[in-house]
Formats: sequence, C-alpha cells, structure tokens
Amino acid sequence: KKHNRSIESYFESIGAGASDVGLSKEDIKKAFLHKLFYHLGRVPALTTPNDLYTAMALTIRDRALRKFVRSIEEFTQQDARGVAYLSAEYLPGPHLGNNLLNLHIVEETKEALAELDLDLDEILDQEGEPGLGNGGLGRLASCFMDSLATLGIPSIGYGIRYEFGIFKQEIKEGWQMETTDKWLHSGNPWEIVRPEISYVVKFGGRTEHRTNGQNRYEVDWLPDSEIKGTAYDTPILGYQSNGIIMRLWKAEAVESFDFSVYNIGDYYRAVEKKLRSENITKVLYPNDENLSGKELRLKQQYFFVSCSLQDMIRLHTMQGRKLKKFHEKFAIQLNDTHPSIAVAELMRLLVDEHEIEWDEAWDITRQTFAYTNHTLLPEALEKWTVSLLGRILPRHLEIIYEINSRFLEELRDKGYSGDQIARMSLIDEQGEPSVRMAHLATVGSFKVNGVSELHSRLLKSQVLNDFADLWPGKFTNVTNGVAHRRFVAVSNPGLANLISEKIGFGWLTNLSSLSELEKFAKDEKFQQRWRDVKLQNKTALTRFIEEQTGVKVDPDMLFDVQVKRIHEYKRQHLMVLHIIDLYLRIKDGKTENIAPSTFIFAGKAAPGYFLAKLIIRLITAVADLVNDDEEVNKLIKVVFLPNFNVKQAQRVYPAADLSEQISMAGKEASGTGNMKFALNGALTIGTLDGANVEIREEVGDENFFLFGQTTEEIQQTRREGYRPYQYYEENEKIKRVLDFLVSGELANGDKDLFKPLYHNLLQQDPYQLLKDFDSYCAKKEEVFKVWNDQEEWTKKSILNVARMGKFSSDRSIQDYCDRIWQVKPVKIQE
Ligand code: T68
Repeated sequence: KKHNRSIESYFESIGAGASDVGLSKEDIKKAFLHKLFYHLGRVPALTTPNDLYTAMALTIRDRALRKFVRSIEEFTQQDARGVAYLSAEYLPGPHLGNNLLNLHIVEETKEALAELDLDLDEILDQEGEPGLGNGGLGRLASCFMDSLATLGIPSIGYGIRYEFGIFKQEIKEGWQMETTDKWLHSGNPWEIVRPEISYVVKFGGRTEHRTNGQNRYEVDWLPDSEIKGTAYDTPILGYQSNGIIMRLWKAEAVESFDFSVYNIGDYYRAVEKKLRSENITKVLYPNDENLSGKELRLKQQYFFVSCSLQDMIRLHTMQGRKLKKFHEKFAIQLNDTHPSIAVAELMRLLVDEHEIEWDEAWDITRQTFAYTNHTLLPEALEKWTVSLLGRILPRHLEIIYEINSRFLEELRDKGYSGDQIARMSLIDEQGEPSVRMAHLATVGSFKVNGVSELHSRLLKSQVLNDFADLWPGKFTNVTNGVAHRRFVAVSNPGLANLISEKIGFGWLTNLSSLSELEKFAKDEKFQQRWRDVKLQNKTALTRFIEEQTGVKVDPDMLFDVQVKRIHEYKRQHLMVLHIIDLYLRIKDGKTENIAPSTFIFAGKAAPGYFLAKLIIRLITAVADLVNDDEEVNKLIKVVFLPNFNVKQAQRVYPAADLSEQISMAGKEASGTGNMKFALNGALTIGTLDGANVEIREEVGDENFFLFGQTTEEIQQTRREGYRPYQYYEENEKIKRVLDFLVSGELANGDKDLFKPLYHNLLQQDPYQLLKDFDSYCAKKEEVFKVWNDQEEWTKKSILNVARMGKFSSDRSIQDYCDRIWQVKPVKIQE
C-alpha cells in the first residue's frame, strides 16, 4: 500500500510536531536519558563511558535520520536525477562531533550534558572510527558524502561493510606491528541494518548459451555459489541541510543454515558454509597503490557492485519508471577502478536479466558511468588475469570480450593498427593475459577525470593517452577538496572561532569567503591571537604525543609534520635524511641557523611492503638517537605517532606549523592532507606535484616553500640515465648522511639493518631523493629563517588560510555536478 502523506503529517497526527527530535537543550537532555534507560537499559550508577557515548550517538542519529527521511521525501517528490558514488573504501572518521556541528547543537548538547554532570569532550573521545579505507581515496569518498549532503544533491554512497577495517598499527621495538581493527566491538550506534534490503550475488560456475522460442539469443549463468548481501545504512548529515546515506553491504549465507545438511546431522559443515560466505566482507585489503591480484579482493569488488546495481534498479523501477531510462535518473561515479566490474555487471543485468538488446544496453551503460582515476603508478593499475576472472565471473568475462571485440572493431574501422590496438585493448596479452580495468572503465564511461590539474594532464598524456586522442571530450579534471567543516570547524575550534569572529560564519558553506581574512594578515593584534590559537593546539598535541610515545616535546618549537601512508614515492625518507644531516651538524657544534624543531611522522605501511616498513624503523631509530642525546634534543626532536587515522589526524593538522608534501613530482595524484594542513595555517614545503601546484598558485609563490625537480625535469633526468651513485661520490653531505645509515650509530650498532635502503638509494633511487636533496635542504634553511621572524611567518600563515577557498570538497562536488553528473540540488525546506 502506498503512503502518500508527508512526513510532517505523520508527526502531526501523533501530536508530536517535530519535538521528539527537537534540538533544544531540554529536548536533547530528555532524549539522551531516554536512550540511556530504555534503549540501553542502564541505571545511572552502572553506566560505562561507552553507554554514555552510545546514548548520545543514538540521540543524534534520530535527529540525523529526520533530515534523511525529509530529504528522501523531497527527492522522491521531485523525481530528481541523482548520483550513486561507488567506492570500495570510506573513512568517515568519528561521526558525533561532526553531526553536532551540522545540526548546530554543540552548545545545547554541552549544556544538556553539563546539567547531568557529564562532559561532552569525554564523550566525544569515546568514539572510535570505521577504518574502512586505506588513505586518501577512502577519505575523499567521505569528504564527498559530507558535501553531497550539504549541497542537497540527491545521492547515495555505496560500499563494503568490512568487519575488520584497516589494521591497527602498534610500534614494537621500533617496528610496525599489525593487529586487527575490531571497530564493531562495542557496537555501532550509527548504522541501521535493513534485513529486507538484500540481494543475491552469484559466483563461479559456467554459462549456457541458447536461442529461445522468440529467436532471442539468451545466456544463462549457472553459478556454483550464491551469497546474500544485506544493506547497512549510516546517515550522513550535511551542514544545516539535507541528510544522505552511506549504504554498506555485508555478506551472509543465502540461508543462515543449509538445512539439507543440517538434517542429515552435519551441523558443523552447515555452519562452516555460512562462515565461508561471510568471509567476503571480513577484511579490508591493506594495500594502497599496489595490487595483490587476490581472488577474495575480486569477489569483494563484484559483491558490492552487484548489490549496489541491483539496489539502484529496484529504486528506479519501484516508481514505475522504465529501465531503459536508467541513465536519465542515475549517474554512477566509479571511485577508481575498484568498482569497474560494474560496467560488465550492468550489461549483464540489462541484457541477460532484463532482456534489453545489446546495443541499447551498451548505450545506457555508457551514459551511466563516469570514472575517476587516482593514480598513475603502474604497479597500482588494476588488472585481473583472464583465468581468475573467468573462474569467478564467467559471464562477465564473456561480456568483457564482447565489449572488447566491438571496441577493437571500431578502432580498426577508424584505421588503427597493430601496436596501437594491442595497447588499447581491454586485454593485456603480454605475459599472462589479463583484463585492464582502467581500460574497461574508460570505454564504459561517458567521462573520465583525474584529481588535480597536473594529474589530469598526465593521465591524458601518459596512462590513457590513446583514449584521450580518440575521445578528447571524455576527459576532464576535478581537483580534490576536503571537508573543511570537519577539518577546521570541528577539529580546530580555536581557529574557527577566531575566523568567524572576524568574518562571520559564511565560510562554513562558502569557503572562498576566507579571502576576507587577507586584510588582517598584517594586523599585529590579530597575528598574536592567531599564534595563541596555534600554541594552544600544539600544547594539546604535546600532551597527546607524550601519552602515546612517552616523548616530551616543547610546543614552542617548530612542528614540522609529515603524516600520510608510508610509501617510497612520498619520500618520508627524504625528510629523514635531512634530519640526519641536522643531527650531524649539531654534533659538529654547527648549530647556527637551526630553528628548534620537532619532526612529527605518522602513517601506516602496507604489511607486505618491506621498504616502507624499514622506513618506519629508520624513523624510530633516528627518533631514539636524537631524543636521547642531551646535546641534540634541545634543538631537535623526532616523533613517530602510531596508528594514524582520521581521529588522530584531527589532532595533528591544527597543531602543525610546517606541512611536508615532498613526493617526487608526477607521482602524487593530488594529495588531500596538503589541503587540510594549509587550511589549518601550516605553511607548506613541497614539490610541484599533484594539488601542491594549485595550492601554490592560490596562496602565492612567496607563501610556499617550493623545491625539487618538476615532472618534466624528473623525466629528463631519467632519460639521460640517472646515476644516484654520482651524487654520493660528488656531494660530501649526501655521502656523510648515507654512510651514517650503515655506520652502526643507529639501532644499537646494527650496521646491516638499513643496508637495503642504503643500497636502494645508491643503486636505483627510483624516486630521485639524492637529486632533490640539496634543493630540499636549501629550502629548509629558508624555512628556519622565516620561522625566526614570527611576524613574517604568521602573516604567511594567515594568507595561506585566506587563499585556500578553492579546496573545499563543496567546490569539488559542484564541479562534478557541472562537468560530469548534470545533477541539480534539491534542498529540504526546514
Ligand atoms: C590517493 N590514492 C592518491 N589509493 O594517492 C592521492 N589504492 O594522491 C589522492 O589525493 C587520493 O587518492 C584521493 O584522490 C589512494 O589513496 C588507495 O588508497 C588505494 C587503495 C586500494 C587500492 C589502490
């Protein structure tokens, strides 16, 4: 039965108005106690911190859901075109603080709790986070959810509900150790399970081809297993605006028990089957920018893609709409190639299950998908061997072959020949035949975008060059952005208050209005308050560092920070080489011009990435050496903060003075940490890589510490035959620093420990650290000089913030709407 009444009228009919989800202090207090007693069954004397947090989260979730149901009502009424964002990863971070900001009830909540003798900050601190991603790509997806909701875009985020997210990192004797992330351990008050929203996903088996009675060619897929995906919804609130959902799929057995087996008494085998099914969404693969080619990973990708497409088709046809108009109602954004099997799956659903002819199905498919590329690294470009794909998804392999043969035919018609066709084929025939997922995504999409100007340009000239020549109009750029409300307003309230006091609250929804801060850049009183805020944030971080690592640091020192996944291309070790150089200078008594600095690192290494783990070991070794040396530790300290995640990031960005964005040019697609730092008033030392280029353009060359070769110079160096050993021989400083690695002075006399890194740098140095080393060191001298002039530094810091308006994810989403999706906002009236 259809319910055509508005949500408002339901409330009215029970005499409740909207007050059951009211936002006053009294409403919040009442609701909170209600949750504590009647949802959790707790008496005041026996509540645990987790109970208090859970009751508060449930209180806020109700309010978020009210926004969400109103949004859905509005989207449906207006029959609006919408977006589905498909991402194998999300990193939402803690929800509570962000939702309080978005509902505009931080003060009310604080007071409500205070009247109950409770402290909001303690409750906020209880919240863990869903670590359902590796790094930038997953966090970007979550920033986009925030902005989609804020802008009122009819949208949904689809993904995987991993039971274990990214591993927890501990440091034992200087090494990274991984333990499982049991994020669901104390429950997850934000999600709503939807047992009635579930779909069957097939795997394996074979296909049968035949012509039916009406002379239609048909294919049956006879799988050898089936798994059920169930929806888990998390409401994501926009700022004083709509609510959308992130819908994550959990794998389950089609029947909880296989009764036929159960009845013959083999209970354990029946349960085992259930466990095997649940395996699919057990754990996130912890590799960023590197492929494992594992069967389970392919199954994860297909599983969530199939559930999501079936769900969209249900939503679409539910209201009596024709499937042939699917592309008019939905744009589907593929977050990298991880969900790109969707191209073949939509074809299968349209052709095999809904009996649409191939050509028409292909038109629909190509008008539905758009693909975002996040990397140019060859080792990160997804490929699945034909044999694996054929075994797990036999029908999809056939469909991919069909797409390919038609595509290559088209190329031949256009006069393409041998080499070029082999390069563009969806199938890589060199070595073991495999499917190039980036090619499948490109051929199956109406738009392809990179994530910064530089990256989009390189995408067109390198990795997808042939395709860009063939379809120039298909390629575009959308520079990344960040959820500035989370990363400034929530995590840096001191700065947010100071900004709002000067320019009002407009920047919360229109980040460009930060430019109004420019006129205060030289105001001495304002500068002093700017510095006071930074010092407070640094003092808070100082306490956290001591708690986490036992190291005492001085908040008056320059906080020089590099936090991100550990990867050779990101060059954490370049920063370490410079620290070693400083150490040696201090030991020589040449301390002039060194600004007292604390070097802070954090980040996870992929568990199987040996050199990345060794870089962590090097950082902790240098930290031990430096921090324990009385002569040295007055001037410099080194810290490695374990287990970098969104929650920790929110403590770190507000406390940074200097942001290290030192990847080899051409390798970092965009970076988003770079934006979060600058928005919190850190100055950047960086290369012309990814979005650094655009950040520098915006903040001005004089407010950015640029060093290193450009992408073109890097390529030139390589073409000329880069010989890192030459730099070692000819550059005294480089020689001394590198020899120090194997001198035994690090790691209690172990001379062999860092040999792999030493040899890597001397023999290959694939990321040209040695070539960029001098330029980096020289720039550091300039950093020290500017730091010693605090007025100058503060002015630059204010100007950085004032000119960062471009880098909100609100702007990115607006770009996606205009350049790619062609969707318009539908805001709820409230
Ligand atoms: C990052 N990529 C880019 N990948 O490195 C970064 N990869 O420059 C960019 O700012 C960011 O994406 C957002 O566009 C990743 O984070 C992964 O995490 C990843 C995970 C699995 C497989 C491959």
